[in-house]
Amino acid sequence: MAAPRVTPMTELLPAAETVYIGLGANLDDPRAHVERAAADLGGLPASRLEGLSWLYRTAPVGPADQPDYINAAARLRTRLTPWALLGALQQIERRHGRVRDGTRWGPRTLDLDILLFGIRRLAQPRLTLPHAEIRRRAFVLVPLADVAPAALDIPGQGRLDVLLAAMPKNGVAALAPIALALPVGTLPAELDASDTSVADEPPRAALS
Ligand code: A4P
Ligand code: MG
Repeated sequence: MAAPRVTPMTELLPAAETVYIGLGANLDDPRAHVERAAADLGGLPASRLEGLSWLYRTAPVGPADQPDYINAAARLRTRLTPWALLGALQQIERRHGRVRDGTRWGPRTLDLDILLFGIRRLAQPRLTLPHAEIRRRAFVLVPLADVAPAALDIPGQGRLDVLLAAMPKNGVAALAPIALALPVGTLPAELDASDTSVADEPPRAALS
């Protein structure tokens, strides 16, 4: 008798890709939420967390009657598909008590955005890649520059160093590094078409 076919629970990409994730929180001990979420990213399946930015305290963009945010960024190698990664990030948000009440840009215990997924471009309401707002947000660009090469091309938006140089950085203050030994997590190594072109950059000096 033929062996039963095993259906993998999650379809994997044929080779790992580099992904950048934005982390943000401004409710209920936001620094702790962001630090724990960074550790959670290290536990994602078929993924390896390779880079973490500093933590930044940032003034809210959007409704002003909400607390300051803590923001950070992470660099991940993953074989999860963009959709599987989005689902996994939303699961982490829910575990952190994230409630979506429909308020755009309202306060939250944890927000995890996929900033870039390799060089993919996608324009769907459920998933837009790269994230549509990167070039307009210092609270994204500053942490991203800690974990990405300066010449990173953000498809459709421009080069990271050029966008960063043109961006006013008032309202974004470096707070502290995230204490987590990297890398964490495992990639199915034999299938990881490793890209060694992304080097860790030293964290940026404190901004005011
Ligand atoms: N979605 C589409 N593309 C993506 C993507 N690349 N990554 C969809 C993640 N999700 C993506 O998101 C709404 C929907 O976007 C999701 O259902 C998902 O399928 P959400 O997290 O439920 O709602 P949101 O976060 O309030 O909306 P939005 O427009 O994503 O807001 P942002 O851009 O996340 O901004 N100020 C400071 N200083 N720091 C912050 O972190 N964050 C926000 C929220 C506002 N002001 C802030 C900060
Ligand atoms: Mg979001």
